[in-house]
Amino acid sequence: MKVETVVPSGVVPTLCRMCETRCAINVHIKNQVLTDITPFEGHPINRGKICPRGGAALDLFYHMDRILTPLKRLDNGSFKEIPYEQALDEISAKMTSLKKRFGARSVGAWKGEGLGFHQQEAYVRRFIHGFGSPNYFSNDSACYNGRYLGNHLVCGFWNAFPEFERAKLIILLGTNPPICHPPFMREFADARSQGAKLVMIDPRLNPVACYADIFAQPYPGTDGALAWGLIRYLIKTNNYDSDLVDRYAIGFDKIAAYAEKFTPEYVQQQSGIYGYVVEEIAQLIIKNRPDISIYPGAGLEHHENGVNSIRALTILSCLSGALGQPSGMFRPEPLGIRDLIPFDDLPPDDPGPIGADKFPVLYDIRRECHTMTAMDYMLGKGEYPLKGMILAAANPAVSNPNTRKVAKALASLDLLVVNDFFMTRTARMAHYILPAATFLEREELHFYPTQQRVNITRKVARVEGIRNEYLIWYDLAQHLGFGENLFPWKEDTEVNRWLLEPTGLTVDKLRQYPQGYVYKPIDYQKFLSGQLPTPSGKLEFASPYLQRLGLSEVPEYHPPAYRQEPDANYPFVMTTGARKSLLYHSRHQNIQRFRDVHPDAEMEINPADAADLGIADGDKVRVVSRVGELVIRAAVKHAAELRQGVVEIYHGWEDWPVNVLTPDDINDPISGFPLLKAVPVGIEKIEDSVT
Ligand SMILES: Nc1nc2c(c(=O)[nH]1)N[C@H]1C(S)=C(S)[C@@H](COP(=O)(O)OP(=O)(O)OC[C@H]3O[C@@H](n4cnc5c(=O)[nH]c(N)nc54)[C@H](O)[C@@H]3O)O[C@H]1N2
Ligand SMILES: Nc1nc2c(c(=O)[nH]1)N[C@H]1C(S)=C(S)[C@@H](COP(=O)(O)OP(=O)(O)OC[C@H]3O[C@@H](n4cnc5c(=O)[nH]c(N)nc54)[C@H](O)[C@@H]3O)O[C@H]1N2
Ligand code: SF4
Ligand SMILES: [Mo]
Repeated sequence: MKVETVVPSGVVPTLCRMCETRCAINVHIKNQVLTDITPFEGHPINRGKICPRGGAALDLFYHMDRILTPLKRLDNGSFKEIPYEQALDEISAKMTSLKKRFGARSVGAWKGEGLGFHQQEAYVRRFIHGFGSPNYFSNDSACYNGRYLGNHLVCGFWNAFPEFERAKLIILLGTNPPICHPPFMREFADARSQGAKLVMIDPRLNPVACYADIFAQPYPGTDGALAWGLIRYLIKTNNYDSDLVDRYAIGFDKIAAYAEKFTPEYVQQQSGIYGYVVEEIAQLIIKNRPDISIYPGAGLEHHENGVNSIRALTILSCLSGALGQPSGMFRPEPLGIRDLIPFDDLPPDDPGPIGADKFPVLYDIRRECHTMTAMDYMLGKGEYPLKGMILAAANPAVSNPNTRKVAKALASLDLLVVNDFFMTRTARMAHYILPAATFLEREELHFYPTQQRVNITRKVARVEGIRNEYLIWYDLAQHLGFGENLFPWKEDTEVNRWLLEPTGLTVDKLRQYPQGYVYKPIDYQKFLSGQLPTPSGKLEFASPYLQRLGLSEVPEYHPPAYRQEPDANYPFVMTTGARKSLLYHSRHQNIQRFRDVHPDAEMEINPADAADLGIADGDKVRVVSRVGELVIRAAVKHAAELRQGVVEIYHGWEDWPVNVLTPDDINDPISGFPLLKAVPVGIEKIEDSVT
């Protein structure tokens, strides 16, 4: 591997992109070798700290299994190294041929969590729309959009990262911050040191729950009932922000009427959270409002009715007066860079974005096609054929639900191109693999919207023979004939110059601000002086937009199917994907020192359930759902660690993909999200522990 570094020796500040938190780091270089990653002091996002995964960027960069040359799959299933130019020629010829035969929409592009959001997402959209297809897909068919939509439908925006440190009460639901967003912990600690209270709602114990004032374990998928119980309590006791409601909200009467039935007793019956605990949480809200942060995590969105739970929580925030508060919901102002995404230039003659008919809100608001529906189109069950897919930084053969179907669908494609570092489950099915660049090999703009802060990352190194994502889209676009028009910039720095042009900021200037550049001080209430960015210009407690689409006008609570119609064959409910500290979805299993910590997959189970099934810690069990089965080791937890009746399995294992068990056809009607966290399963012991 031949590496050229940006300076022969020295320290280059940039951002860690091993996760979306984007901590500031220093990359150390000695004689053209990347030797270390340490925290950059002075960036408010991580305040001089990084997590172990940050340092592992170098394990990936120099990994012995890293793919360094384009690969082509032969008929016998093996891969052959081919020159990059040949790969581009063949891929673009196949795309052109598919376009001629089936239309541009027969080819899609898909960005995965490996690329995150922001600029890399925009390149993928620009590329596939430039080709003429509306079919842009991403991991956001199962991530983030549920929360985005839940907030957006009420307020017209989502402030994902409130200033927790300024809250007097923090309510966390379905999230595990020390594992998933380590810097949040400092903010919680700051808030706590000033007397803030903390409530954690999760069927599974996590490190934050251990020191929360209230920790309640609901049945999975029932947070909506809790949210409504709290709404009812605030309204009934007349302890809500009535000025705010009068000035900004529509639909208050409707939610007040709907909330009636959510008495503490009813909430207890639905969610398993004791009625008196519901009242205690309501009292905390009343005492501490409006300085309240209510934060739902991924644990709330992977459900049949997840968006409505999140909508109800957003309404609860509004009622508590958190709108326009630093610790609550405020609407940051953008810097005003140029837009890379040519939505308006979508070719009108190539309609039918996949999934837009089934999940119109997802497409309308997020312009996302739906990955689960894409599998049906690949298998010939759609309105038109989907024959080609370019996947960048995604591993859907592990991470999408119903992986047996995913494998069948991907195998049926005429063209599958995968851009990745490693031979993943998905990459093994590709016709072509293009070697991927790490984040250390690209320059991109990053926004921390709620701080109104912008950073630029540095291209710390180049690896011979590897083009970064931007350059791959650039190269393919040139081969396909729309490069001159849509990808005129020869490299990422040129793109960044173009993006920044209207702002008066420059790439050179931003490079001088590794701590990020605050482009405007925050005015937390400014957005409240005008119309809110919803269709009515008001807070939509009841949504006429959703009603017109035949969806629930108020965010109704529906008990999850496993509770409404229990099936004796599947008496347990499985949640999946509670994150592991050193693993990142399907990533990092090939970093040995991480693997030593997380050697294999396990099914967490409550000791009473384990005893009923005759299962001891370490025994092998078979887990069965409507769509598949998985053999896995049982880990019997302490009674407090997991609600009885619930089992949990991590989702990223290449060798034990729990998504063989998750259905792809049970979806939230608003976001289209799959049911990943309340899957009915049956469990049987098959073998004693070998130790
Ligand atoms: N180390 C590490 N960090 C990560 C990731 C990773 O893979 N590894 N992934 C990143 C990504 S892409 C994402 S989206 C975020 C997700 O990060 P978070 O939003 O923090 O979500 P999770 O860690 O998935 O936590 C889900 C929690 O929800 C709980 N849960 C499940 N069902 C329910 C329910 O019905 N109600 C309630 N109240 N709780 C429920 C689970 O027990 C679990 O503790 O993490 C990011 N950070
Ligand atoms: N059952 C269950 N399934 C889930 C979830 C769950 O909780 N439960 N969570 C869902 C969520 S929230 C998410 S976000 C998805 C994530 O699902 P995916 O989008 O499939 O993400 P990863 O598994 O992280 O796969 C990312 C791939 O990108 C590669 N990669 C990493 N960095 C780069 C890069 O810079 N460039 C390129 N080209 N490649 C790179 C990695 O090697 C890896 O193979 O999974 C979802 N699936
Ligand atoms: S939390 Fe860890 S992996 Fe994520 S950006 Fe920060 S250092 Fe990197
Ligand atoms: Mo995610």
